Amino acid sequence: MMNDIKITMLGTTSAGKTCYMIAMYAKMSEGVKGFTLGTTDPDKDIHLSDMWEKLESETGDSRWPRPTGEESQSYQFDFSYGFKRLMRFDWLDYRGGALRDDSSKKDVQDLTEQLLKSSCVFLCVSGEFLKEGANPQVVKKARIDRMNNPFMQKLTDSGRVVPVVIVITKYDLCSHRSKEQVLKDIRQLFNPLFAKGEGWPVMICPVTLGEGLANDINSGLINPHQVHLPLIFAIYSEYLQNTLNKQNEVETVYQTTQDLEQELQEARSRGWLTILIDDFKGRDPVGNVRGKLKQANQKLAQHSAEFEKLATRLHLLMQELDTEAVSIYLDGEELRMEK
Ligand SMILES: Nc1nc2c(ncn2[C@@H]2O[C@H](COP(=O)(O)OP(=O)(O)OP(=O)(O)O)[C@@H](O)[C@H]2O)c(=O)[nH]1
Ligand SMILES: [Mg+2]
Repeated sequence: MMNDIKITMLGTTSAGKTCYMIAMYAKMSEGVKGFTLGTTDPDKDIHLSDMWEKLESETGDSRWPRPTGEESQSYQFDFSYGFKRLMRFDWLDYRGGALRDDSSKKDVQDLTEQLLKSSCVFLCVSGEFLKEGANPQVVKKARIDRMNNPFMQKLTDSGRVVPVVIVITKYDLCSHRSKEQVLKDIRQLFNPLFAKGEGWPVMICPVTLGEGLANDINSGLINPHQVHLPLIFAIYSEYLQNTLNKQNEVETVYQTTQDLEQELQEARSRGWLTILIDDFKGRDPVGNVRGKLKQANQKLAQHSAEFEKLATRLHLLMQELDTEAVSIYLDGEELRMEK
């Protein structure tokens, strides 16, 4: 079973973090193409489902969750395919104000701690700041300056490069612009993540709770789009790492079996005098090596089967990401997923 991971979404006050989490959960607990999400704590499931029901059935201010307070909420989710658990991950829902508070506040400390242990970071920018072109006010208002420094800087100082998803929340508010223009703005706003040779894997993913919300926030239809894709990318990245590690293990064990085959050959072709001495001393080099080879072959079969399983799931996740809806970059170069 793969290790649990942490995912941190950075975003300022009212960026749409809590709504994104509620929608992501609602959409994925129904299932998206076989992928599902569940909370490990049934009370949290009820809490999230209640908030989703409000969003769908109420109108006006009361449909929206209240701004998150200083008491951050932590959630643990199971991400599954065909009801088989692929990965468990921790999520922290905190108030966006924590991005600009000093580190004496408990929630700022919790957020920093969670971020430094995260396997994937979601940077959240609301579409309301992308209605027109990118400019220095956007950087301030969306707190992109704070996301970059101190938060991303701290992560980098700890010596890590992690996959990043730039989630454009409330995309309905900027969908009148061409996608290319919005992507260009994002690349400019977060330019350090697109720096050549720095190795950042970055996905840009627009999401919305409903296209009709742009014109009618009070009663526009709730119909979330693409809310599962950032998660798929986070889990894909973790699977990729695990699959590569497993491939290395398979290669190492394979090399051991080759070495042992060689040793067996040598043991079998001992001269008659050596055989006599070995027999006399009760030594059995052939049996010995054969035993080791058997064990190594069993290990190879086990690792190979694990590798196959990882590779199959990796492929499945990769196929999900092969969509026009998202753009994936490495070192600032756009990647196209291979099927
Ligand atoms: N147009 C539009 N508005 C949205 C969407 N999602 C959220 N909103 C609006 O954005 C407001 C803030 O969303 P929240 O999810 O509470 O924001 P937050 O990032 O959790 O804010 P804090 O808890 O204060 O950090 C909501 O009350 C909605 O009015 C969306 O997809 N489209
Ligand atoms: Mg919130």
